[in-house]
Amino acid sequence: MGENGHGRILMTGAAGGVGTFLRAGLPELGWKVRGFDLVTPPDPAGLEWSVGDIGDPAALDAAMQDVDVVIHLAGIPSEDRFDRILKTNIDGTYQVFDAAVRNGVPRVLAASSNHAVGYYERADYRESEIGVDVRPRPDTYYGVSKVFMEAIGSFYADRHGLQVACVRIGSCFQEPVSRRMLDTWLSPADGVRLFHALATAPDLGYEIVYGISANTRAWWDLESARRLGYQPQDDSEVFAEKIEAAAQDVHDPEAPEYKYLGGKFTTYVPSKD
Ligand code: 15L
Repeated sequence: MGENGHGRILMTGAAGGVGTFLRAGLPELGWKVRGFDLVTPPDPAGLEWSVGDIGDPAALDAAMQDVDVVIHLAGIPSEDRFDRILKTNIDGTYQVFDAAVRNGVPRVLAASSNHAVGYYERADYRESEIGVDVRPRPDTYYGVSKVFMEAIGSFYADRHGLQVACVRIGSCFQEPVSRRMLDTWLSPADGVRLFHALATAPDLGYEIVYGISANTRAWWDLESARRLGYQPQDDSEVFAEKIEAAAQDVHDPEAPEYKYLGGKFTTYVPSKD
């Protein structure tokens, strides 16, 4: 148990971008965090750490001992060749969910992505916000792997009673750096608040939530996240003037970057090598 009695989190991909924010913030809220990644970062700051590959069931079994919640962040973080996505994001995610069930870990919080629904158009949601129950419309093979993640989470929740939340993360960076990110930004502090809320939510069955801050310009429905206890504190609007001043181009609402929920991912084609 952590200081406030929340228990231990195993965080796959803990050395990555989102993992670095979360492993810095969650211990302050009373969690013990055990990182799991291919590498040890230079700053594991007193955390438990397991070096391993999510493709290796034995490494996962060892890392999942005495764990209360898995936060699964590991994977290729953007578009890539299908064979690579298949191995790391699809098979790797299967391995993580399977190891959680095998080792009796009750709850998995998985980093899905806005790219699971990236082909939805902003113009169709002028009067409303896009919900979590729309048909998946992945914008890349990467997005397809996130739809798989949501599907195996649902399957294991129904089959094994695993408690699962899939977070369609927007853009989790220190600051938003483009007009699109004024919609999609998840501040690091709100990221910590969100994952803490999901880790502690009572009676979690299976849920999909959007992972963004309380952004004035957002058109994604935060109802499911708020219902589970998420109270975002940040709003990208404070960066709006800075972003507009730095923008080189004239704002074009028909440009994929702005038109689609998934932005430029909708037109990106990975290289063959
Ligand atoms: C993602 O899913 C990526 O992992 C991240 O690097 C960003 O590109 C983000 O989406 C985004 O849509 O901004």
